[in-house]
Amino acid sequence: EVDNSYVNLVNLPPFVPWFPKKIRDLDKCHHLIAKYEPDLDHDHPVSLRDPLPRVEYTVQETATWREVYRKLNSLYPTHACKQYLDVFQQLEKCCGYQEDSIPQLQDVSRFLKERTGFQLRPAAGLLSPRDFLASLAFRVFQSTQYIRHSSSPMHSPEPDCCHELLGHVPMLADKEFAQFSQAIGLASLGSSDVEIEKLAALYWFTIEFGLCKQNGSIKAYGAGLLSSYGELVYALSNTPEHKPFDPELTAVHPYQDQTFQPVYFVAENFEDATAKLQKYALKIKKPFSLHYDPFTCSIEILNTP
Ligand code: HBI
Ligand code: FE
Repeated sequence: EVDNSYVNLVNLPPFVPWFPKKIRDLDKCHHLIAKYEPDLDHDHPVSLRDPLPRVEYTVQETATWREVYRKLNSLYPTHACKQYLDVFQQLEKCCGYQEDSIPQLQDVSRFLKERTGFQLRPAAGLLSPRDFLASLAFRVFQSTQYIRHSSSPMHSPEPDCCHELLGHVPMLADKEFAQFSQAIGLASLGSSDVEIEKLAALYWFTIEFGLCKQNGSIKAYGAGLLSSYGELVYALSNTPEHKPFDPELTAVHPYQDQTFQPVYFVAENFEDATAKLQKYALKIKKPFSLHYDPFTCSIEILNTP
């Protein structure tokens, strides 16, 4: 008897994981990683089409925000990149950024939409890397709205609105950074689990913990740094290693979320980082190529057999 059970495998079309093709499809991209809160309600996910609710924060929550805001604000002039500082001023002027109240995601989302087309949608917690990255392809940033526990104002194991508002939002209002973010998102669509893992590492070392060169010195642009006093000081000190951003190496560099990073990657600037990332993305094997149509906010699939 001849075993030919393998024969069909040879001619199988390449498997492509499902991915959103239009912005409405992001309603299906809400899978949470139940790492810290296993009791989160999975039966009633927030719809991405829901308007961002306005939240009344408690006095204690506002006190936590005040402490975080004050402390970080004292570091930004020396540690944050100039894009961040420019936008931060605008956020203070027209978006309610101040220490005495937590800005509303609805107002912030409108601000971003006018600057780079990015919009915020409510997320119930830490999302799967695949779902989170897919939304970036459509210039949608899935944002948490709750605030960290007041017992540890300077640290949160999960993203919270201090991290989103002080870390991510200012950078998402920068045109070149927005393009870089969308490029990671587009690269993730239809990619294999192995490739998603590498893109998650790239996301980690850039959007979360990235440094960049500026007028002969090094500044922070990563949201994980800009929302953490301790790590922001440490990242720009002489202790950790600084390596040039190179997608091929950065994508396979190990990382962990339990302590400060031993290594940070330094971008020349966002245009250069985007060009390098797009070159990297072209090498990800897919049986088609993708094009984002900004008029319809949807993905066009090209060269399908
Ligand atoms: N989910 N809500 C949320 N916020 C993030 O910043 C986030 C996420 N899921 C995964 C993720 N970030 C990254 O660590 C990468 O895995 C993409
Ligand atoms: Fe983040």
